Amino acid sequence: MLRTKRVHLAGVFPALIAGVLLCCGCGEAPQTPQDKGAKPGQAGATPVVAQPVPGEQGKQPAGIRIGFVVKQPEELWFQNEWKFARMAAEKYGFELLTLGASDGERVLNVIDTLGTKGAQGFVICAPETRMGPAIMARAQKYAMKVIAVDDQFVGADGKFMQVPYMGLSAREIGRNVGKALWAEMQRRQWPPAETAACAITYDELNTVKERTDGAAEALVEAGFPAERIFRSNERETTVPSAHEAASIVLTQHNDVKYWLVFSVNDEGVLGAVRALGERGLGADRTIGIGIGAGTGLLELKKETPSGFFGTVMISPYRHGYETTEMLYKWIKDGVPPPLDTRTAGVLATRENYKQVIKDLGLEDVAGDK
Ligand code: FCA
Repeated sequence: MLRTKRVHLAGVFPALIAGVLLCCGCGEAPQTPQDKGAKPGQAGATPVVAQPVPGEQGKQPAGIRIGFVVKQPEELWFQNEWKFARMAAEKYGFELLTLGASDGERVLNVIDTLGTKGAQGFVICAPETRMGPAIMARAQKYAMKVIAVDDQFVGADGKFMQVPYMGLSAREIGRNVGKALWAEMQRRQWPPAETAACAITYDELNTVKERTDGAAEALVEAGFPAERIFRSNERETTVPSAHEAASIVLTQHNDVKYWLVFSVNDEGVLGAVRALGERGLGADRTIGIGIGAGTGLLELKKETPSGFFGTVMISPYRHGYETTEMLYKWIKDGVPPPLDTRTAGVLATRENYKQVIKDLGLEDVAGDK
């Protein structure tokens, strides 16, 4: 059990949306729709309304103020992190400022904003991990404490920085994807000679490279031919970029009968599954398994199955609530957080996703009731 407290999603997405737009005037509106036709509350929905939410009422409190900065505010994962961070803000009574920053310049601007607003610290998933030293220097200017989430800071020497970090057990999660793909392929009795794997990668970022490397490693260990894993690096970790990357592979290998799909996140798999679907390769010819906590679940809940077979569910509760809670205690009581915390994932498919969501205490992340 990852948490005990549960809050229903109704009314939460407007709050998330407000978080994107409020941002003390410094946040960045979403720019990239992730999936055509997305509705509010779904992946890729475009925030439209700004409403005050608890902990973000615009007052200048004497108490604790904490920022939560994310690289892709349009991605459901980050919206869910904010949602759980707000739960921590409500519980402990600190002020939370949610900010989007998709490039280096914006990151430094939002740190300035947080500093001038008197925030004592922030949690951040930076758009560029090599900005670690610049981020720490700017935070230092305002004596702000920093916790990195999801993407770990890399120093000038190319090594991970000694900054408190919460991220995924990325390799293991990737391996779980690979094992589950293999198991399902065996169950369907697809001959390896007629099957290939489409891997949508993003090797620039370690935590996501580890995931796709882990999936490929587990597949090959299980007996999948390494030469039938076709990798394509996406430009961004989004549905449209994955669609583009997958199209290249599918055009080059249009003789393949059955496809396995894996990627860095749900969005990556969904983009490839869409590209396969457009070529008439649907649920009976594709097994796609993502990594996430929202976008993939929305797909699993659709009445008609697609090639998106499942997702290894990760916990935005831990990454959102626990990081801000740790930061709050660090600021308030001087308790430093652990330097490195890794979280796990659990496979969810159409068969079991309701139970997995329940077991993880994540009923609300994708609007499930
Ligand atoms: C990275 C990815 C996100 C999400 C997160 C946990 O930041 O870009 O999609 O998977 O790790």
